[in-house]
Amino acid sequence: SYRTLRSWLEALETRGYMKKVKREVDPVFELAAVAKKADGQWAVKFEKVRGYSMPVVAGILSTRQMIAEAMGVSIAEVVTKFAGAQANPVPCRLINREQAPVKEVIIRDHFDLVSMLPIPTHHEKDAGPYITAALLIAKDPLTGVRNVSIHRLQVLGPNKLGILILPRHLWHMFQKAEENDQPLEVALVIGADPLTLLASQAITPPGVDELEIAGALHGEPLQLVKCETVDVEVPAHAEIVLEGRLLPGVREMEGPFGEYPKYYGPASKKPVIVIEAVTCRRQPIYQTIVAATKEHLLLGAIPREAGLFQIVKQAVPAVQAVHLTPGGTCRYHAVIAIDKKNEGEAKNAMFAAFASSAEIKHVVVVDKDVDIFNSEDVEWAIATRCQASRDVIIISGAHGNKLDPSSDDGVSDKMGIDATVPLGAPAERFEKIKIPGFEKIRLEEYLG
Ligand code: FMN
Repeated sequence: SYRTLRSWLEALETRGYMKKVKREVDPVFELAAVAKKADGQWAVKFEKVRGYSMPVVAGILSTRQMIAEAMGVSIAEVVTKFAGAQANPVPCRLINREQAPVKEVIIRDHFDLVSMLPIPTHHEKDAGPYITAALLIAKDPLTGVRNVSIHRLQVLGPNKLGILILPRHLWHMFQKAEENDQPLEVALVIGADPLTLLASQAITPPGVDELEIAGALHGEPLQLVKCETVDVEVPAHAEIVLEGRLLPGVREMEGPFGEYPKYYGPASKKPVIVIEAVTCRRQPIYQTIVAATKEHLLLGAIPREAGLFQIVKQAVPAVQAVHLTPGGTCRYHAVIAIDKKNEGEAKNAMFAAFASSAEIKHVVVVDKDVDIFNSEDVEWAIATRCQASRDVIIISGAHGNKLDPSSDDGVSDKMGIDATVPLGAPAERFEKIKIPGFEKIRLEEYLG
């Protein structure tokens, strides 16, 4: 498996999934614009960013195909492989500083994040440059268990970052530290291997170390090394690590920032991290994730689909596959394929999906002959297998997602669409037309 970002970048290049930009780009908007144009097709390596010598990569996991290849499975197996890794974590292995590439350079004083790192500004109304692809690693102050998550980080000063922490695991850990007026020690890891990046997005109960899920995805323990100034361990093969502290009782203005639902998250007072040391490889590579790109959405989608699949399977064993669609920001719209055995199962699948996550807002259930990764096919099923008065359910006033601007501060309606064929219907009425041999035709053999 690809144990480093570098080996993954080489693989992307070999497979034709990587474009190199030699021309100088402006870190303000231009870099993000180019990365977004390539999004969903290619990763991009920017070799010359104005004002910096450090290269920048974006889009390193921006298609399902890339994610499948990083995991060493087919696209159809991605979700079950992730679910399996989450269920069978592999403990990490600590290695010595001398063996850890991320310790090749250690900088403790007089650093300025802005001049050191080519941190881009992505969207028009973003408050400034943001670090968007750092894995924040911290330990629970009570249990000592590690947690990994990605957060938008606004550069507020030479060694100061503002952070958005939604009320999940890191937030609870920070609250515990703050109650005792203690800082929370953190490490920000930029340029981890692709599977560790993906594992960081696992939706787990508290007390699960996402780095152990990364180990399970790799099929071997992830190698970690101790930080210099904080009691946190980080992936030893990463490109760059920023060590610092989340300060108790301190809030400063952060935002606005263009977010995954393609709207701006507003400015407000947020917690602050002070960076005390930087360690990195020689000639490190900086990584950025442009918000709302396929890469951003897919990183969240795969672990969510893994959880969704398992919960729906408990309710409806006939479930075949689930998809959180990009048009639904990979969060709000679920399409579920079932091999219906009992009338009404489509509705049970909807209930399970709604119960699995507050984010899921609209669910479409289709039969197994529909390609749930093809939005045209899904729409065809809705168009030809659904009658609204019978097949649509609406639930008002449930808990949803605050970043959905149509919600009432997170209070949201839910809708389920049953686009499956009734079990008793005559088979020929709903038989998809088919030309024998169509799949095997290679058009280039026929066209002149
Ligand atoms: N979660 C946040 O709370 N704040 C953020 O600013 C944030 N930005 C993200 C940016 C990217 C590119 C990605 C992929 C995810 C982001 N997330 C953010 C989501 C969390 O990283 C993710 O939900 C994680 O699983 C939370 O981990 P936890 O449950 O262990 O706290």
